[in-house]
Amino acid sequence: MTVVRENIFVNTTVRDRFLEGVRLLDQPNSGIRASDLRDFLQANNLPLGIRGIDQELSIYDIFVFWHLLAMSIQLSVGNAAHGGPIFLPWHRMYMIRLEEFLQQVLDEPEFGLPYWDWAADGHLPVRQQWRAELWTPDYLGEARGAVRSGPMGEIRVRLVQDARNGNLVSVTPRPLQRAAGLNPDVASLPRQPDVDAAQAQPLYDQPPWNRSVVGHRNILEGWINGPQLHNRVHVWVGGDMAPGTSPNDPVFFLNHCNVDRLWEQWMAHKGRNYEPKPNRGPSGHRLDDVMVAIIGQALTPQGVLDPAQWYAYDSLLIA
Ligand code: CU1
Ligand code: CU1
Repeated sequence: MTVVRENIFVNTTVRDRFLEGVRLLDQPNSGIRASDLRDFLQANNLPLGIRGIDQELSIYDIFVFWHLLAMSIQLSVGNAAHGGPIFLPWHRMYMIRLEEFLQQVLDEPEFGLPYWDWAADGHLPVRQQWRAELWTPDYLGEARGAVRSGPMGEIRVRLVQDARNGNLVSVTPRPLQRAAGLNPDVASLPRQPDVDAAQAQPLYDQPPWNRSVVGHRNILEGWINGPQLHNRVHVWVGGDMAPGTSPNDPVFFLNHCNVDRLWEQWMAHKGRNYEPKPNRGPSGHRLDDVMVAIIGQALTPQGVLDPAQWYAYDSLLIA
């Protein structure tokens, strides 16, 4: 079913349903335990370890696990979800699956993910950005420290990334943590001219397909003079938004929904073009390569290039 993805500030009903859906998916009743993830990783000889307490996890935790798993699979260029052309299609598939779970748990087939147009907050003075409306109890809760107010105050983090070796740690459930705007190198959110630079690119991507390329994907991912755009939002929020387990913070999905909207906006103007084509670029990034998936059918970039069968955005206008 085709749903509409809207700006979180435009539709408070969608906002409330998103927060409620995330809260429901975060209940530790998936029937999957941390020890099951360990067995899965070992049985499939995957390059990710997990230690810590054994506990039952939530569906939301499984999404966190999926993201770090894709990140841990190194390719000749980047990994299975970042640092190359696959970045935008992989996150598109990933969010389609979360949107489907939210529709189920809310019993609302017409639910579409909201997005956060962070460049709109980027024009605020730096001192006001972390005090903006998004960080109030009706939205995502505290921008700094432990998140204790509003629906997100009930979210519990169970899987974190070990900073020393990149592996997973199953921890005693704790509140979300943020450190918005506290990194002096990344004082401000991205601004509209940064977005415009990505949207003006004639090419999606090009050789050598990595973090040095000038093209739509790499500028939007944020590696040029980084962290910019997508990467900058992760670093600016900080706390649980910074490591490979960043989907722990639901703002991850608001950020990526906006990134996906900008990709869709770019394609609406420049054509639905993706590079590399089959047999031409690095394995794992090509148009017909099957992407890493543990929930739902594994799709190819070709399969997600036009999202019309799943969703559309409320607006693709370029200002
Ligand atoms: Cu990611
Ligand atoms: Cu991200």
